[in-house]
Amino acid sequence: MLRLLLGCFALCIICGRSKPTEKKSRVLSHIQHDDKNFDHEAFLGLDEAKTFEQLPPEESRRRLGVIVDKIDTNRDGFVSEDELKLWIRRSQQKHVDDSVERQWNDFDLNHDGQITWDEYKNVTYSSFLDGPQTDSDYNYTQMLLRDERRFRVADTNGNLAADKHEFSAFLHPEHHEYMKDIVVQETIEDIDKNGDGFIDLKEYIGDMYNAEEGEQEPEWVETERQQFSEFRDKNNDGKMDKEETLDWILPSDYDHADAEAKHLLNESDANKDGKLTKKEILNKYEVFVGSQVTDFGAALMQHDEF
Ligand SMILES: *[C@@H]1O[C@H](CO)[C@@H](O)[C@H](O)[C@H]1NC(C)=O
Ligand SMILES: *[C@@H]1O[C@H](CO)[C@@H](O)[C@H](O)[C@H]1NC(C)=O
Ligand SMILES: *[C@@H]1O[C@H](CO)[C@@H](O)[C@H](O)[C@H]1NC(C)=O
Ligand SMILES: [Ca+2]
Ligand SMILES: [Ca+2]
Repeated sequence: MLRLLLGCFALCIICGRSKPTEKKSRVLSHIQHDDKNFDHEAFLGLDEAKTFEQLPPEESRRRLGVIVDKIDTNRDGFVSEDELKLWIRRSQQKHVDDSVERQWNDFDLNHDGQITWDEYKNVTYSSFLDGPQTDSDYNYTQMLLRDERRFRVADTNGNLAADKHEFSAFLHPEHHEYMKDIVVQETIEDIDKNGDGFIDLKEYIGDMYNAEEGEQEPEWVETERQQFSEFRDKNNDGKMDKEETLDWILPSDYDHADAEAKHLLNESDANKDGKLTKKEILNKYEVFVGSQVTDFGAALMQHDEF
C-alpha cells in the first residue's frame, strides 16, 4: 500500500495560524487498514467527499449520477477504466490546486504574488517567534528548521520566495519529482529513532503501532513485519536505506489513480464486461461516495473547516 504523505499544512490550519505544524502526522499509517475512505477521496477529491458524507442516500445518488455524466467523456453511455482513471487524476490535481489557492492569501501578506520565506515563517510561527515556549510538546526550533529546509528545496530559483508552483511543491512535495529526496529525508528522520539514518524493523513497526499494556497485538502488525522483510528491506540488511524508503513511500511502479480505477471497476462492474453503466455505479454508490462519516472522515473534515 501507498504510504500517505500529508503536507505539513492541514494541521497548521486547525491549530490556528500561530502554531506550527505537527510533522509526525504527515504519515497516516492507519489508512492502510481502511480502504473505504481512500476511494472516496480519490474519486471525489477531499472537499467533495466531505460534502457527500453529509448527504442523505437519495441526494448522494442523484449527485453521483451528475458526476457519472461528466466522467463519460466520449458519451458512449459507459464509464471505462481509462475514463475513471482520468477522472481520479483530475480530482487529485484539483485537490492540490484548491489547497494552494485556499491558503495563498493567508501567507502572501503583502499580496505581491509571492510567498517569501519570511512571510511563511511569520504567519506559521508567530507565537513561537514572539517568545519561545518551553512547555510545548513540539520542538518548534526543529520544525522551523525543517520547514525552511523544505522551502529552500521547493524554491527552485533560490530567491527565498515561492510562486504558486513552488508553494505547491512545498505543501505537497509527494507530487513533485524534484522534492523526492526531501520527502525521503523527512520520512527517515521521523521514523529513525536511533538516529543512524536508516529505518530498522523496530522503528518501522513503531511508527505504526505501539503496544498498549496487556493488549493483544492485531494481526496486521505481523503482516507488516513480513512486508518489511519480504518487500521493504530489499538487500536484506535489516534496515531501510534511502532508496528502499523511496520505494516504500513513493513506489515508481504504483499509480494511485490506476489502482483506484481498477478497484472501483472491480467492485461495481456487475456484469463483468469491463465497463460501467450509470446503473452499475449507482447501485454501488456507497463504494464511490460513501455513506457515513468515520472517525477518519471526521478528522479530515476538521482540517478543512477554518
Ligand atoms: C516578519 O516579522 C518581523 C518581526 O515582527 C518583521 O520585522 C518583518 O517585517 C516581518 N516580515 C514580513 C515579510 O512580514
Ligand atoms: C530542538 O531542536 C534543535 C534543532 O534540531 C536542537 O538543537 C534542540 O536541542 C532541540 N531541543 C529540544 C528541547 O529537544
Ligand atoms: C473484486 O471484487 C470482489 C468482490 O466484488 C472481491 O472479492 C475481489 O477480491 C476483488 N478483486 C480485486 C482484485 O480487487
Ligand atoms: Ca509576498
Ligand atoms: Ca535494506
